[in-house]
Amino acid sequence: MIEHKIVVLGAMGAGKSTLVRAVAGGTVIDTDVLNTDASSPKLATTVAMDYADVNLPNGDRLRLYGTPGQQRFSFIWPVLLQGARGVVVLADASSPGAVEELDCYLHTLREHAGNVPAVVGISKFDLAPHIDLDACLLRVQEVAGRPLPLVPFDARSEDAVMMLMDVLMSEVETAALVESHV
Ligand SMILES: Nc1nc2c(ncn2[C@@H]2O[C@H](COP(=O)(O)OP(=O)(O)OP(=O)(O)O)[C@@H](O)[C@H]2O)c(=O)[nH]1
Ligand SMILES: [Mg+2]
Repeated sequence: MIEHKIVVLGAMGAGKSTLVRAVAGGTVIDTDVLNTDASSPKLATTVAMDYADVNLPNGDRLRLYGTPGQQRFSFIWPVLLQGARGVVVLADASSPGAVEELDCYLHTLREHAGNVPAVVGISKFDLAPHIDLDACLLRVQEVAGRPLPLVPFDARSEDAVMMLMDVLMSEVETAALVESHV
C-alpha cells in the first residue's frame, strides 16, 4: 500500500477545511476555532491544521493536511509541506481578488515544494462560474514558475473533491514515472 501526504494551501475561507471534510466523511480532525480576525466575517477559522485519512479506490491512502489560511500562520505552511507528495492550492472564485490572492501560496509552493506535483483548485465555482480561468492560468504559470492544472469545483461536494484528487494523483503518478526513468 502506498501512502501519499497531500497538503492543501490557500486563502482564508477558500474552502480548505471544507475540502478535507468532504473527502473524509466523518473522520476528520480539525482545529477550527471562533474567528477573531476582524477583516473577515468568517465564523470559524483553522489555527493549526485539518487532518484526514482517505482510502482511494486503488488501495492507496491519502494523508490529507489542510493548512490555516491566515497570514499570521504562514510559518506553518513550509512545515506542513515537508515530505508532501502532492499539493492543492485553492483560490476562492467568489472573491474579487481571487487571482492575486493565490500569489503568496504559489510563492510558498515554489520556494518549499518547487518540484512537488500540484494542482490549483478554483473553489466556490458554483457561486462564480464566470471567473476568468485564462487569467488564472497565466498568473499561476508566472508566479509558480511552472504550469499547473486548474480545476474549478465545489469544495462541499465529495464527488467534485474526488475529481480534483484524481487530477492531482495523475500528476503524482506522472512525476513518479519520470523519476524512475532518470
Ligand atoms: N458555495 C460554496 N461554499 C463553499 C465552498 N467551499 C467552501 N465553502 C464555504 O466557505 C466557508 C469557508 O470554508 P472553510 O473550509 O472554512 O475555509 P478555509 O479555507 O478552511 O479557511 P481558513 O481555515 O480560515 O483558512 C464555509 O462556510 C464553507 O461552507 C464551495 O465550493 N462553494
Ligand atoms: Mg480551515
